[in-house]
Amino acid sequence: MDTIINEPKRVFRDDHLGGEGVDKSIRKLKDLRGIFKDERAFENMDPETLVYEVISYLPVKEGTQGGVYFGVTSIFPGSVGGEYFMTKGHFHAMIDRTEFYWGIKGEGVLILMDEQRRVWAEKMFPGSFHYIPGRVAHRVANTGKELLSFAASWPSDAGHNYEEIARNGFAKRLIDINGVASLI
Ligand code: PAN
Ligand code: ZN
Repeated sequence: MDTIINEPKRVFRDDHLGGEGVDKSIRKLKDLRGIFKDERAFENMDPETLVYEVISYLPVKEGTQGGVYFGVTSIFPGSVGGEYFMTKGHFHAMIDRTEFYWGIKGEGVLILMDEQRRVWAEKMFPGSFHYIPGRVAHRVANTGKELLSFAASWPSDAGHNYEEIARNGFAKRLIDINGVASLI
């Protein structure tokens, strides 16, 4: 007898993952207080402005060893006092856990920082592929005029340590200087 071939429970198309058990979370400007340098510019913007959203599929409980997660982050174009809209950024709570990122749509920069606060960066564009080693904090900025979408996959026991970045930030910022993205 033939075995039935089932329809998939989730479908990933373009920059959208839909289906069972897929969650969406959003980050507005008001959720990102303190991450941009220009506080005055920040206060003059609408706190309800949508900065990014993450669609994720977390098939096992957070902290499970041996599982893997998948997410698609979409960052809207924009800036706060010349500093591009960006993700909060984090080290993993289990600091040695690694991650893949890959560009789907738009243009951006992946900003990386090790525990010695050395910063480097990689361009993101459709098809760009990034291996983020353990012990490296990661943040993405949208440097383009369109939506930037990228996919990510990380271990289910990685966790997120946002506190370190909330307290000390990254050692460099990505600023638009006369239309050029500059890491300063
Ligand atoms: C990503 C990020 C996502 C949003 O899935 O969580 O891009 O960025 P923040 O978490 O810094 O707000 C990832 O790196 N997971 O580990
Ligand atoms: Zn991560």
